[in-house]
Amino acid sequence: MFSHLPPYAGDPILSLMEHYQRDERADKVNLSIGIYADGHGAIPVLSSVRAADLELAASPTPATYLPMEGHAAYRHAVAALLFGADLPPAQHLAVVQTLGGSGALKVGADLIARFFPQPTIWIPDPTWDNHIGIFEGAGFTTERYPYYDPQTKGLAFDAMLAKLDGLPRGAVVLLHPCCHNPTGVDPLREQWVQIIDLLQRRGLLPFFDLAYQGFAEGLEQDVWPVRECVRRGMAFLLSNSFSKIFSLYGERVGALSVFCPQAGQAENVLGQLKLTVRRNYSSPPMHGALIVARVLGDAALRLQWQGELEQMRVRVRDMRTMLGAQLETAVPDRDFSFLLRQHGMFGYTGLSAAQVDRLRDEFGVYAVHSGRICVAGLNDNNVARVAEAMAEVLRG
Ligand code: KET
Repeated sequence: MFSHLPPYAGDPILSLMEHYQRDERADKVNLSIGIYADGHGAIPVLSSVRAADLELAASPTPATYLPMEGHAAYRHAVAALLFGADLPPAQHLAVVQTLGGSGALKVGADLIARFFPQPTIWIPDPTWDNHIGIFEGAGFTTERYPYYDPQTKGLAFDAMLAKLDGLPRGAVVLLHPCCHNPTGVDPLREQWVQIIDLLQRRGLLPFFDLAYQGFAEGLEQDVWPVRECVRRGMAFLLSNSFSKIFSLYGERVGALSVFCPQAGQAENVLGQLKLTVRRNYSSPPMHGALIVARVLGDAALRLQWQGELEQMRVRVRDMRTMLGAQLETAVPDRDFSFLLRQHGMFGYTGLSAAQVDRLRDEFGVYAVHSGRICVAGLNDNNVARVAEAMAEVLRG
């Protein structure tokens, strides 16, 4: 019955993780998947999360089904985090709880695919690999717009604008509001203004993917492009994830928000989102959403969490500085200042796939084939080894 099924070629990020787990070398270093590890190399349980979890355990909620759209207090807390205290009114905003950021992308993709025939999405070149999988899996054609310029190791801004300017009205454009994955290269504020001007003038539909709010400059600053679209009354979709910023990867906590400039549309949009959820997995899981709702809804816990997020952000930035400095000493004829200009968890090193293979095979250092390293996997104990290994493969 199943003999015609081909083998799975594997996932560029998750399969690497499996490979890493099987590696028996004691000094192996995992810089592949985007998971934040603390200064001791452990995935943290945030103290704000632990406190909320203990409170929940003290008065357990029956594990009934959540509504299709998710937990009400959670949805409200998420909207306030994303859009600020003076939220767009309910008739403009549809928010559903989803299974992480991936679930939000899938629910959004399914919604568009159902109501916009022959959907195409323009994604940055490069982007998170699974954008292609999720959107093509939902029936989209994926096209690319220029984003990263390997020459300058920065944004290919003019080429990006030129490409977007030629897209048909209503075209869906995927954008990372901050901490672009995999490059860490984000537009400057004045570049965002020009990008948003263009999206508005050309009538394009932004689909923002926000997996790292707070990891670039801060919770408020990182979401600026999204709020600017609200201010201008532009329609958009926004997926967000609590995997990284709450260190709740396995709980699968995220949301999809759809902003509807015309009052009243959000009700139908929310209804169709509920139907999408019902057809896929019926309703979302409860525990992670209760934790996030409790932390965001309690002034003291929220402050505690913001402090912990800030600590993560600063530690990753310090690791960038340290890695950059060590690489500059080890390979003095090269410039590594680009590492410091990048935002978020990732460093886009410019290493080739062959160099990444050497890093793994000879030194037990795991990076993604694109040359992306997870800087959040570095710490005082492994950074020198990683810099030395990178220097060795760069010397050839
Ligand atoms: N969007 C982006 C941009 C992203 O980097 C990730 C995860 C997600 C969505 C998915 O979020 P989640 O809440 O886990 O469904 N990225 C890391 C993990 C992965 O590949 O799944 C990564 O790039 O390593």
